[in-house]
Amino acid sequence: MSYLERVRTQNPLVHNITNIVVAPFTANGLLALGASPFMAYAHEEVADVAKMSGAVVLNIGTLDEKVVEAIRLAGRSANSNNVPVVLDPVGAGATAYRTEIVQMLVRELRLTVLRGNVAEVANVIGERWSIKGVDAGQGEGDRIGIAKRAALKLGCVVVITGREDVITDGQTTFLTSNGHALLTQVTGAGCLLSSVIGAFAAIAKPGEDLLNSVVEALAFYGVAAEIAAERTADLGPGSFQIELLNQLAQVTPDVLAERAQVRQFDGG
Ligand code: ATP
Ligand code: TZP
Ligand code: MG
Ligand code: MG
Repeated sequence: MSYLERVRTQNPLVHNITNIVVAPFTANGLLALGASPFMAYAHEEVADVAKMSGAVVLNIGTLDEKVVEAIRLAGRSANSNNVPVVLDPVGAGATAYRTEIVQMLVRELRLTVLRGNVAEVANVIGERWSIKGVDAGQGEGDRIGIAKRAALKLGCVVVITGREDVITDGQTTFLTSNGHALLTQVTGAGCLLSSVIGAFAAIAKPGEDLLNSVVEALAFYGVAAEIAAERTADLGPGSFQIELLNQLAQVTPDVLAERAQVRQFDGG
């Protein structure tokens, strides 16, 4: 059974502490995929919600003091209960506050997956890379090297997205090239992807399974975007956004296997 089928069969509960821009889109995307979203922020309940979930997705997009504390409480509970934790370090490097907070979080919490654009991931591990707000700055640089250094430093799977996605545990590296440029015109396309990765992490068995499951999540999301772009050609980002939700529900394991563009990077 593919990881996609496992997500749809097991319908994992995914706890999201995310930003105010993307919460409904993220919840709808998870539902379309076949997962069960739960947005919960109250300090009084986040530890309980994290404990009962299949994965916890932490996103600093519109952080403030209360959100940061909710993230810490949920993250600690997930760690104590062996629940996978995905961190989306939205805008890391854009301000000193964001960078400090995200670096504190990776010191305190054990991550399962870190997913961001190249600038965000570089800034999480203290490597400078210019960023304009929440969007990666120009330049490709050594994206594979940054991803591998981050994975080894944090002891987790690292995903750097862009036109081509890098997925690595520091030893084994995969590149996926599905996707569509329209994803850059929909706010929250990256945030929703981080939550989709959460759903795929929730159904992975410990060990080797995780990296393969995350690779499939990336290919799946990219294929859904490609088909959504084909179906909404000549319309625009609004129609594409809705069709992306449709395709998260409709892409089958067979279509995924046919269209997935995944290759292992020879350098490890
Ligand atoms: P940014 O703020 O830099 O856009 P993000 O958090 O929105 O970052 P992205 O890097 O845009 O995240 O990744 C979200 C999805 O969009 C991924 O599936 C990625 O593969 C895809 N993607 C991003 N840019 C392109 C592109 N130019 N062509 C095809 N797919 C892309
Ligand atoms: N501002 C703060 S969070 C956010 C914006 C626009 C959403 C970013 O979402 P994504 O997925 O990184 O494009
Ligand atoms: Mg984007
Ligand atoms: Mg983002």
